[in-house]
Amino acid sequence: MASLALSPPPAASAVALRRNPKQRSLVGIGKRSSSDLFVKEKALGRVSMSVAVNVSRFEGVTMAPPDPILGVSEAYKADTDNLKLNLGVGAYRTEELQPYVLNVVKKAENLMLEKGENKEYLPIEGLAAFNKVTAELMFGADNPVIQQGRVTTVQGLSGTGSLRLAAAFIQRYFPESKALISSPTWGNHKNIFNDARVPWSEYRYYDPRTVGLDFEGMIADIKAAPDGSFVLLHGCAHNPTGIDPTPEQWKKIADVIQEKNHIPFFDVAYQGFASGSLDEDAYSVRLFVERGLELLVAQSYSKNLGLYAERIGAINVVCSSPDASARVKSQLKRIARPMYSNPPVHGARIVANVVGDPTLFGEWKKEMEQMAGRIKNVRQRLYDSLSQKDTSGKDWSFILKQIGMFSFTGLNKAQSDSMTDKWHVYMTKDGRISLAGLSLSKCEYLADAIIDSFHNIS
Ligand code: KET
Repeated sequence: MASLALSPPPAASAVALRRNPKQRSLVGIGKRSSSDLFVKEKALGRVSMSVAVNVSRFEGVTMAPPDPILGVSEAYKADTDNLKLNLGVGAYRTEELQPYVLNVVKKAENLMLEKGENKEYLPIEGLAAFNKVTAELMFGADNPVIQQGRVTTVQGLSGTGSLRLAAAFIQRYFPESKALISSPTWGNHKNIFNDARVPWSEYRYYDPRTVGLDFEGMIADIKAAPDGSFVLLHGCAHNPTGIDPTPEQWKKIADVIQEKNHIPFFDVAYQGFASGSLDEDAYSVRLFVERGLELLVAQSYSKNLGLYAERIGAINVVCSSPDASARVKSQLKRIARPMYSNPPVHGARIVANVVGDPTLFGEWKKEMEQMAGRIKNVRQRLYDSLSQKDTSGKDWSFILKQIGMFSFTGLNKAQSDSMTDKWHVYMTKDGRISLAGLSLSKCEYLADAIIDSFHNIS
């Protein structure tokens, strides 16, 4: 503080006096912080110097807008109405709308306590036992790519951190390539590629007329992209639409990607949450691997193991040779080291204990089925309530066709605003609601809110 006060740039103090007349009036009120210093400094006859304390070197920093997804939770917290409902972030809640820690996670943590493991740094690439089981979970333990040493797996800071690491890798080694992302997609994909300076464009995905997949548009846009583009695909449970290609469509997508020499880049944040089965939800990735394609897969344990705040996930790169795989790993480590040095250990140990232990693994699958089942139940109840209450004849059956944590309601921004402002239902402005944050008992209320907003707001 002292050095700041003693070396004010003269121009800056003048600016402060002009820009902050309110702070001048704080003199003598006895408030803490800068005005305290102001009083003391005034007594010492050094008023002009102390004023510089009020001048921020960060004057030029503008206020960033709230995050379109995590900002919704912040707004929800600030609402005092009893009816409020947080359907913004994709985080699983119990029927009582409470956060849920899986029993297998508690068991794994108890085991970890019993073992009394230390807190030494992990290697840059993360916990070996975690990397092994996470690749096996994604590709299948008996997949030849694993046996041939062609998969490189680096533990990342959950799905987001893993995507970001891969984006930095793309920028460094494929500076001429661009990424293709679905329209719409999870909002953070654009931020990730922007921050990593990877140019991107969108491919058609959602057709509002059919409230389904625009398959023709998707194929045409992937075909039209420059050869060797990175095509970002949601491995399952597309966010925000909840619409996935069928197995037949996946095959055609793989054909086009192969033809065009593109590199598939899967984001798998919901393995187990789409169908309730870990293997079924890995179908798309395993299909592409079977075709002999080189590809990237970002994985997250936020949703399927409920480890949101542990920040645990991975980036896998399937290469055509073990040698390429080793070189790719060395470069991913090189990028990670100056960014965050090495990843956190707690979540990695939980995953290694659950996925690596046959008993806990079996228990996890059951718990996941239950979570996925609860979401399917509220999906059905919401549809039932909407169709019973809405007498306009509108067809709400698209809700039943969507899968995963979300429903893409088709509500526009003004209608979504009304959901929040009038009904205290917090959701993202693209019309997405997280069914994981909904209970059976709130379905009727939500249906009333949706019907009112849909029919009465243009
Ligand atoms: N990919 C997708 C498609 C995704 O929806 C999320 C999270 C992530 C990756 C990353 O999650 P992580 O916790 O970094 O492993 N989506 C939810 C939360 C968020 O926006 O951060 C959401 O859409 O609500």
